[in-house]
Amino acid sequence: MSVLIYGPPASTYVRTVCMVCIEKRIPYELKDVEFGSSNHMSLHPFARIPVLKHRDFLLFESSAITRYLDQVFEGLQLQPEEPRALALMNQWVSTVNDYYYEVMIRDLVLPRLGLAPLDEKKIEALRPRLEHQLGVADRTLANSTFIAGEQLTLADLFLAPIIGQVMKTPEGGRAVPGYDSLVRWMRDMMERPSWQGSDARL
Ligand SMILES: N[C@@H](CCC(=O)N[C@@H](CS)C(=O)NCC(=O)O)C(=O)O
Repeated sequence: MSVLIYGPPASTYVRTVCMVCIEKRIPYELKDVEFGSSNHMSLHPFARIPVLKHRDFLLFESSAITRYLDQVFEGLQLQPEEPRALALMNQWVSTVNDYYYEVMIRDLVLPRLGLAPLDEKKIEALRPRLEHQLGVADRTLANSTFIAGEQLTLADLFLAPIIGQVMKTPEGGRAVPGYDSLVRWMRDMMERPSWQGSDARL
């Protein structure tokens, strides 16, 4: 029984959900939606993506979707059981969604890809925050194999699509190679079938 994921594969959140499915060997289908259409609003009352459909169950918010998939389907467990390990994973999922997405995707990648208005001054002003965020991830990854410890977790699957998009921008292309541990982790992530099988080639 496959699940249905609504949204374009170029979205980092959609890619995260696809990566979870691939890691757990859950068959999935991707279906795009017309943004803001009545069909979209019936799936997601705030007109965002992704949305998951599993049998008769509809769910939005990628954090809820990925946790649900991990709980309901067998296979690789992407949420640690040990409370502190789980707390670190949750810390990083929130950090990526609340801080990294804003700086790296909303304010850098979308304008650079022509999907939001481009203001070079704003992009230049973003650099200290971008470097700070890359530095925090790098220092964390200097002490552990994955972002929240020694186990691949949902946090890695939220972070990797964002770093992958940042690396395609001139700013990210210049900055990321200076962070050795982040580069090592990203290289490992990019070798995983879940990365290769979810590549939207934007
Ligand atoms: N908190 C939401 C965020 C979803 C989100 O913002 N998705 C973006 C695409 S990556 C979107 O729908 N953007 C359209 C918009 O902001 O109108 C989640 O985790 O699912």
